[in-house]
Amino acid sequence: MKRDLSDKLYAEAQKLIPGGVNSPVRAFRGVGGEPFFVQRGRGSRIWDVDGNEYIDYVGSWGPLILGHAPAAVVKAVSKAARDGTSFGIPNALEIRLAKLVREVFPSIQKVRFVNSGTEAVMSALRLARGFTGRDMILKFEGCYHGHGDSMLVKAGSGALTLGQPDSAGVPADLAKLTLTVPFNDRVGVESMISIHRNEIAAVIVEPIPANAGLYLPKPGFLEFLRKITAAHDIVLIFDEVITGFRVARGGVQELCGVRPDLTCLGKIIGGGLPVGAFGGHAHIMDLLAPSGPVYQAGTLSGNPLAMAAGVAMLEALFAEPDLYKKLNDLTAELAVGVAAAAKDAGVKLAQNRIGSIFCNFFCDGPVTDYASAKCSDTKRYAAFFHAMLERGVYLAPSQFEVGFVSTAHTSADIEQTVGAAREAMRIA
Ligand code: KE4
Repeated sequence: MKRDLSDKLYAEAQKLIPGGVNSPVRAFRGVGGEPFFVQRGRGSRIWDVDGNEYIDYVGSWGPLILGHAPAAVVKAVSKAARDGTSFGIPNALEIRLAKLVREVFPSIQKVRFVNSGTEAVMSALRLARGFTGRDMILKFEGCYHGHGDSMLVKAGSGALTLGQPDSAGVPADLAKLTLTVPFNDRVGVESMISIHRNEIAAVIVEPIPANAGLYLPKPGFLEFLRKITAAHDIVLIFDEVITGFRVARGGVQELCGVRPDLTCLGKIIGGGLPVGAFGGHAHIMDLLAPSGPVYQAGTLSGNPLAMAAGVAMLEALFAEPDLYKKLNDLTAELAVGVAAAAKDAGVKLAQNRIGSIFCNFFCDGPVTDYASAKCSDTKRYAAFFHAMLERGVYLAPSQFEVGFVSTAHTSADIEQTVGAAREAMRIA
């Protein structure tokens, strides 16, 4: 595969930007080799600077549920840009996006927009601490909630890929305020809450973890978290940065009916532009400045271009009644094809899937938590990744990330992908 220009750009980037990237997981450290540089995207496809074309199953790590450059989003952003790119003054699009969020998240009475998922989580944690007057946070091993200091404890995503689930630079005195238990571990949660009675401000969870690969809550686990946190006046935070508008319009809470106290959103909500959000009951949210004593702010929060992109994205998702069924069916087609390819090649593969999110673990499985995810053969994953890349299919450059199908993917894309997988499985 031709990659002269990518190689040249990467060499230059490494002189100017740490690791040559602005987010670690892009550096291909989880799969070896060097990243390509992207030129453009359209629908389900991207092209790199050397002209190589790929079917894209990363979708910018989740935001692009409509594929690349969806016409409605491009039109909305272009129109907004002509009126000015930023004001730091309230604009009507913020109200429109807030209404669209509230329409599908009944647990959200009020919402605050920020610029990333990390900022949404960071702010939600501060709000929970301000609301309860408590300091400790309980999270689950392998879950990733952005790179805020308190969350870089047994974290997933890039931290796990790079083998740094506990980042350097986080003060020990702060890290000890973050408690961790295995996901799906009810006894672990019960004992943590009983040991730290009245000290825990919040339990934060990816209701469907998608940052150590993908695995699912055991039946009743989310309901259990809702019950035990309510019983101990602990704020329950669902981090739906990935799952919000992805697994259903109203995220996991629409599927399971559990209503958290606070929800963090990101990715899809910005239509590919930098937007995060956190929201919940008004009696908690109104503690935020300027209404209350919990400070939170942002120069570009509610930026009109980002709001315009988010509004266009969500309106498109709301417009098509069977959009999620189509997405789910296409993803199932892909999973069945890849599973058959693995079976025929005698490769052990554990597949997890929810809606249009999928993950293929190179192990026997089942994968139900961080520990079982880590049993995957990351070397085989890496070999599979590169074999697929050479065949024009771009998967997540880490076993501990997930893949996404968009409404722009077609059955022909799936057929091409499965054909590539048949060959790649023999190499992996
Ligand atoms: P950002 O700050 O990256 O916008 O969002 C942080 C975040 C919060 N919560 C969840 C559940 C998330 O998955 C993320 C970010 N996801 C990773 C990919 N799994 C971002 C990719 C990257 O770090 O480059």
